[in-house]
Amino acid sequence: MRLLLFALFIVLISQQGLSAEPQNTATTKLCGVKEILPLPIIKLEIAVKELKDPVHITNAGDGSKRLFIVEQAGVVRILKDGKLLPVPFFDIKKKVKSGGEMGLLSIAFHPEFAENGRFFVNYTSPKGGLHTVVSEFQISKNPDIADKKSERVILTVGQPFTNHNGGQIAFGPDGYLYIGMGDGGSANDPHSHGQNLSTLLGAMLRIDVDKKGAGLEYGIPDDNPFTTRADARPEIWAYGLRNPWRFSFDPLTGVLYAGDVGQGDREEIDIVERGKNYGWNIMEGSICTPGVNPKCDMTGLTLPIADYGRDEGISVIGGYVYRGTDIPALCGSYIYGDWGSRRMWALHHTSPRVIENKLLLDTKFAISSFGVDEDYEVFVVDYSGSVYKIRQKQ
Ligand SMILES: [Ca+2]
Repeated sequence: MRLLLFALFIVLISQQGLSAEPQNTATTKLCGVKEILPLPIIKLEIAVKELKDPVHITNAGDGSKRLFIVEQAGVVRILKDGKLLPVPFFDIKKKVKSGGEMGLLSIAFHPEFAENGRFFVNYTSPKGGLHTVVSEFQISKNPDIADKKSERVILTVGQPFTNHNGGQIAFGPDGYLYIGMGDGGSANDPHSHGQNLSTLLGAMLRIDVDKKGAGLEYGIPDDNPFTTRADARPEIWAYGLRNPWRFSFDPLTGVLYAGDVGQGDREEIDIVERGKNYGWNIMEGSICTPGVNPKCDMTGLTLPIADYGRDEGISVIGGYVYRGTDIPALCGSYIYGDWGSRRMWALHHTSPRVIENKLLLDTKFAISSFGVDEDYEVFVVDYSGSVYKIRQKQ
């Protein structure tokens, strides 16, 4: 009976999810959750090598099936029909300060990219003081090459230190651009940016790139949580984050998962929701931040759905909920990893709890990111120069 109720619950959740608008309209195939199957044995199949410091991979959602791979120094390469195109899609090396956690860190395509050719990047710039830049660009007449002179700077955020620059930008199912901002760097958030709503640091931002507010290159969505507070930046969607290097939306349910990199003790996975405070630097994962306060008041803080200590890894790399069709047993699992321990896990969350969180694979790779193609199959980026596709081992 309990199992039946559980199954019914999953079906209800799944149907509720179906009403959410998929992020990528070019594809209709999305696996739904029916039952949780035993985890499959997976392998990583090489998709491309000979890349230089790759940090991100995504698709344009335009039906072209191309994969776009970001190289940290400021280049975007295209993988088309299994081949790496010799001429880069994009090259802004001259504008970018790269190295450590700095560089060209991600690319996101407008939900209507197929019609308007607009895309967005997040990079670190040294010009006039270190800062994060979120800019819009356009493709050229050749769809495999961007017009690098078309830059429209959308947003800049000063960076007091070289680390914790966040890095990810992605469009939500609501059509707004989400920007993950780190706490500005150093260690233990010396300026307390995580808990400060008057700075864009240490927060998840949400903006409308199709509108322009007064004096702004973007609009503020009406339902952002802090639009009426004089002491808060209206761009903030959620806060209390340390360094949300990678985040993604479940294309079926719209749920936003983020991997927030920890300080010295805990790596965490958060489900990021409107207006919530994810704790940093009061808390590091599920504990009071050891280097800041041995005891803490957790009132009003949202805890991670999962976290792990140094026995499992050192820097969490947020991944994707698997919605592909090649590996049915992975359907609905959030696949994430760790840069240092090189492990990958599969986590199954059905609100309000985690049902499963297990080791999926011990890899040999310095995992810098995950990404999906237009069929929602998941790829793993190895910082030493390759990208692998997750496949089921027969
Ligand atoms: Ca937290």
